[in-house]
Amino acid sequence: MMNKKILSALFSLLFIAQANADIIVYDPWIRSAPVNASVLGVFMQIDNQTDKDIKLLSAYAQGYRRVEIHRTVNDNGLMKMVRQLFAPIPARERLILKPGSWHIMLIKPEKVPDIGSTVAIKLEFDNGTVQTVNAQVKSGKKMHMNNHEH
Ligand SMILES: [Cu+2]
Repeated sequence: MMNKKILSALFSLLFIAQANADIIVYDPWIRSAPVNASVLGVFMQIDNQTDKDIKLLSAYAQGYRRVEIHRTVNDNGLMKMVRQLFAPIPARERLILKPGSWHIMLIKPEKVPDIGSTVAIKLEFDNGTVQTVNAQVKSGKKMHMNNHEH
């Protein structure tokens, strides 16, 4: 009798977890910037586990004047950032936010966060999902981990 109760409680927990797993965010991080930086880039991977296209509509973080969705595009050989009204995540696909591509831009920080600290980023999607992720500030030097020679 006891075991049955525990099992059914477990099953309902599993069901709740799955029901909330429409969107899974992996590896949110922020590229470290100088103390006087006016913007910081936020990167992550967003998995759409549903059969419907989803849009990331907005992002919010405390301590920044504005937070925008950006995409870096090649404009006649010149790379520039363009603000986007939303970021599309097609059904059953993953949107990758990375340097030189889609990203979330933290604008005008009250204080630039230190390497190793985390910033809570609230994400709002057009299917009603609101998810807060903790993005860790990391050095953006790409080759760092591959260099075994020093
Ligand atoms: Cu940007």
